[in-house]
Amino acid sequence: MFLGLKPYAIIILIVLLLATVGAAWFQYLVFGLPADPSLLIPPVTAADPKGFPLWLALSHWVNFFFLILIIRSGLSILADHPRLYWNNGCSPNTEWIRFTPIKVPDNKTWTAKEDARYLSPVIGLPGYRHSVGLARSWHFITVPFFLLNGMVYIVLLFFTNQWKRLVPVSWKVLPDSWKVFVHYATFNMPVEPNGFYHYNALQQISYFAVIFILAPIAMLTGMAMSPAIENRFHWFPRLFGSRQGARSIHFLVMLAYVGFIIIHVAMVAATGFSRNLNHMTINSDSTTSYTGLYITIGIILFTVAFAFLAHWLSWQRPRILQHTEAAINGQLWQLSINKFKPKVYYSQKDISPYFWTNGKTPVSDEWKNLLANDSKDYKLKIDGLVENPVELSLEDMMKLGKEQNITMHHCVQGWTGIAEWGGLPLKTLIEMVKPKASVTTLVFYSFGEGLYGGTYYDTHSLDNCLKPESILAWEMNYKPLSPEHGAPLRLRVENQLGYKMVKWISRIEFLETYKTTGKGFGGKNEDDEYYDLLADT
Ligand SMILES: Nc1nc2c(c(=O)[nH]1)N[C@H]1C(S)=C(S)[C@@H](COP(=O)(O)O)O[C@H]1N2
Ligand SMILES: [Mo]
Repeated sequence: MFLGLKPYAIIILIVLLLATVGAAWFQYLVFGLPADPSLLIPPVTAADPKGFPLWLALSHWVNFFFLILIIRSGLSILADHPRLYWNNGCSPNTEWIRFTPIKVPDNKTWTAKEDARYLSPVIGLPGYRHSVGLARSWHFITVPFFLLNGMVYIVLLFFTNQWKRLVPVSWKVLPDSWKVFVHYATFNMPVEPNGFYHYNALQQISYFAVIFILAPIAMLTGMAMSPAIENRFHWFPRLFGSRQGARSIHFLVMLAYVGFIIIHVAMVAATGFSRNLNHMTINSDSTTSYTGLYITIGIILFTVAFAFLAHWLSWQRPRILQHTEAAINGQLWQLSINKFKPKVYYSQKDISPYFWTNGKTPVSDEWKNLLANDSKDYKLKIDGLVENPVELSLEDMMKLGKEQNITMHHCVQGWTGIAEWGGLPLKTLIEMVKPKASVTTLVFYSFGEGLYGGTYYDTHSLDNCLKPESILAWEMNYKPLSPEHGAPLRLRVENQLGYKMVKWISRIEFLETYKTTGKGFGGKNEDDEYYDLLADT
């Protein structure tokens, strides 16, 4: 795998290493080892937790199980747009890290789908290339269980005295942690307190940070990537610099988790492996029993076996995953985030200098001839369950009205871009054609094809089409729409991800349900690439 890091990121890494390991060695060599802080830990009292009750051991291992799934599916999502940025426009060459050797060519269109990378299915779930749809299913099926487990854990932590071993109650923990760190970093193992009752200072703040800092940041940065949150609570992604900042930090949190897991397992092994595992499985401080070790091996084997099952499900039963994800999150999404109406926040100065393109440009003569004649012969067909089916030229639509919005586009693959879009509010059109009472869904058909052939289309609920900023755009950044961005007409529905915004629209159909069109999953990507089922009826 290729890894490209901006020089400043390498410098930050070196500074971080010098400031920690380097400083520890300096202190050790110049001043000698600090006093062993573990010896200063007060003796165990009756108020201190003793051992690890079953609920705690269970939540520890459940957490492990889901964390592995979340990390693996997250890596698969990342591979679909293998670049991380701090700027919302995702301009080529501004990524601080990339996991692809490819520089975005500037002499031809280079779509985001072409840019997706292969990832070994041993590492990613489901791995391979451009499997973002299934990877998102895994990510979003597991996240609710991970959160639920975490919440139960935290509640029980504070309902019992177990919080005492985790939550520092004195600032002394900081200098003490440093002292422990100097010991570890210079390979002078300090005296270890018995983890059955106490942790050392560094152990305590590490665990505390993973639970009370990393997990919440992972959750918040995850939420900050949702289009419907970003376009309604604009300040929220800005807590992390930008929407792409949130994505970058989400990745860094994952790295911190992986780093933690590696060091944690190494320390558990180095400080009395089977005894420590007895603590975290059978609530025993036995130094001779191997039961904890056997149970742990069993849990790891189960996790590996599940990885095989997950692989099989991904390739043999993808629809189960797609439907499970929708059943768990789809409803919730409709009742919560999707209720927010998008707001216009951006102004001209925010417009991205670059805007990625995606999808296959149409190849049909019909479309080419239209563009050759400046789209003068273009007629948008609007039919289906409407009282007043019409065919409209661009000129007709321009007379009906125009709305201009500057918004952020969120591609499911991970990139974003801010652009101005000008066109006819769908609301005006809907009022004009008068949908029958049974209509729930609008289908937008394209002149172009999907990745695996066949007409590209997507569906939207009538409700979402009536939202502010839902428009049929013929203008991008104050210029007529370019061929690669969707000329003559494309869709903008701002609460949605990019793949729902059909380009090169040929026809709009009003339907009772999305289930009767295409393969019945609500869109070309939903049909063929197992993207999230968002279609609502
Ligand atoms: N007809 C058609 N429309 C499409 C696509 C496509 O492949 N075909 N790709 C979608 C995806 S995944 C995205 S992110 C946006 C990209 O729009 P842009 O190329 O203008 O950036 O278009 C959407 N509309
Ligand atoms: Mo996309």
